[in-house]
Amino acid sequence: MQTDKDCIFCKIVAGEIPCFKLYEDDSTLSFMDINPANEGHALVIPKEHWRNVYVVPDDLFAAVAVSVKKIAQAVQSALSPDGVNVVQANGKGAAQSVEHFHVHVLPRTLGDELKLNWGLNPGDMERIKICSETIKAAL
Ligand code: DGP
Repeated sequence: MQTDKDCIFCKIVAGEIPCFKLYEDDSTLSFMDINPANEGHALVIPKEHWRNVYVVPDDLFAAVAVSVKKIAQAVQSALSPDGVNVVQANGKGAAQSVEHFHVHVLPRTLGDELKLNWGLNPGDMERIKICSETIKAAL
């Protein structure tokens, strides 16, 4: 499997750094974002390192899409947000900060006025842990 030793998400896949894991299968992993734009913000990645949508192989893109659907359903069911955005960034101009293909599953609240460049602010780890357990229970 292709990995990048300097990639933070590859380190999460390898278990070298911790995450609040929601789900995994043979080729994908889902975990909580530690800089959440909103409560319940989750990520889905292929386990293999591919930088962006332009290069990720079709079968992995499809596998990620299937996992995204599962996570979006679980987030909706567990947290009952007013909506969920599925967002994916490619390149600096699109505010991609981690160069390992990933999809954001972003719960929304009516009126939150969330912008695409939501900034990278550390979340409350205890709240993130509680959210991860609530979402996992809905999977
Ligand atoms: P983007 O900016 O679209 O490339 O999204 C990358 C996201 O990854 C961003 O929302 C913050 C999150 N992130 C960065 N480092 C870590 C980490 O070490 N662990 C977790 N769980 N999330 C991270």
